Amino acid sequence: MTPAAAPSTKVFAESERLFPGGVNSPVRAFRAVGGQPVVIREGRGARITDLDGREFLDYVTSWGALILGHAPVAVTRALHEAIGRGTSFGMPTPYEVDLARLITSALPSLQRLRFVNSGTEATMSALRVARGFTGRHRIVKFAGCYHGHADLLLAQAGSGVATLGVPGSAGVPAAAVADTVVLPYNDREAVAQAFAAFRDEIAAVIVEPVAANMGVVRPAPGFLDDLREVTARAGAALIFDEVITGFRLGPGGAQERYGITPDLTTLGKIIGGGLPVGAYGGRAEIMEMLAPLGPVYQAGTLAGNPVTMAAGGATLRELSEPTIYGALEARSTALERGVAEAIGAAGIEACVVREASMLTVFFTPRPPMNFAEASSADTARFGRFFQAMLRRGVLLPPSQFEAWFVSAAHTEAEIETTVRAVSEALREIR
Ligand code: KE4
Repeated sequence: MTPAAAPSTKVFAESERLFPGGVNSPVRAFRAVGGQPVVIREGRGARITDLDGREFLDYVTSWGALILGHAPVAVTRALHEAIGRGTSFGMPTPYEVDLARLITSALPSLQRLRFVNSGTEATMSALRVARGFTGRHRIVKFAGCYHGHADLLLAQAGSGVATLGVPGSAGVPAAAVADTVVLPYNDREAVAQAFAAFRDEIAAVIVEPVAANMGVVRPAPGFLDDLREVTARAGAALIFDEVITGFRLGPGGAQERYGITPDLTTLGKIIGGGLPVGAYGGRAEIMEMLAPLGPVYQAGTLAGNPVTMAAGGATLRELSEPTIYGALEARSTALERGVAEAIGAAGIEACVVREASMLTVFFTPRPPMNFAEASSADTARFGRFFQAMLRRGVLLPPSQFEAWFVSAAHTEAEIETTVRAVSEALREIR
């Protein structure tokens, strides 16, 4: 008699009959690391449990959204109260004002903002309003930076900095990315060349101020300052995509940490406390191009949804507790130090790159400075490392090109457990 399939296997088999690849977002399919994806029943604090009862220390944390960990009491309580009042009104409410106040007091560059339901909507809309404000059509992005799946952003670099983007996905027509210039991250010379070639045609530059979608890649000294100067001089909007870094690096995100005031900022993840959310905002004169004031159109049925606003508001209130970022820094430093020591002890070609409470273990000899260098990583070895960690009860993001996220719920003991697992896993795969 064949043993009954495990609950995770049974449910994932059904998922594969319902969703392409069995998932509602590709990275969850574990294609980069092999094996069957975990199917999660519940989460609490820093831990999640799958349908088979296996418990994992979680460093995905809903791709960085859950900086407080799973089911934090304050957020759960706020959600229960909000749902009792109704889930959506499609009209102005005080709940969106509450969250907007919390955001703008931490990020004063957002003189006006709009809530949407995903980071994709936020970046897509920010680029549209930048085009509307400048009357220009070209946009600049950086290889390895991910800003969601709007057509105009699914572009790969052309053959040279002055060449136009080519589609990075099937279904994206060449015309959709013909105005998208893709440059190497941290390459100030390439930025200068692009502005020399397209100066008064560039509507905006969008950048992850600290990249996290090629793994964590930090801005080279002066790179962001240079972007600020070049865009200001050319009359192009500088858009900081802080969907990940917003409220991750600190209350003021990357713009406070690096002392740069962008023209527009996009947000997501943390500001929704785990519910679907995005936001974009910045200079009033740009944002007031938006309908109903101006000619740039953008809309959304569930934008500013009161339940999401309640979860985001409770999250940001918890983050305003004065010791929380210090504790996050202490846990993250301990993790980085332990991982670095484990890499040294294992004598393996790898390195750890950390910015605040996000980090990546790269299987490269040194920290990558751009996507080409990150892409040289030994992804097969990462896959073996991922599985070795999973067997030891630690769930990492299932891709070399993602960030591990430490939450406020990760305890010192759980960080120590993680470091032990890293040490054993590295020895196992070397
Ligand atoms: P969403 O549309 O997925 O809410 O946000 C898009 C987005 C925009 N900008 C940045 C900097 C982002 O990191 C993202 C989305 N991040 C990925 C993980 N790196 C989401 C995970 C997934 O696609 O399943």
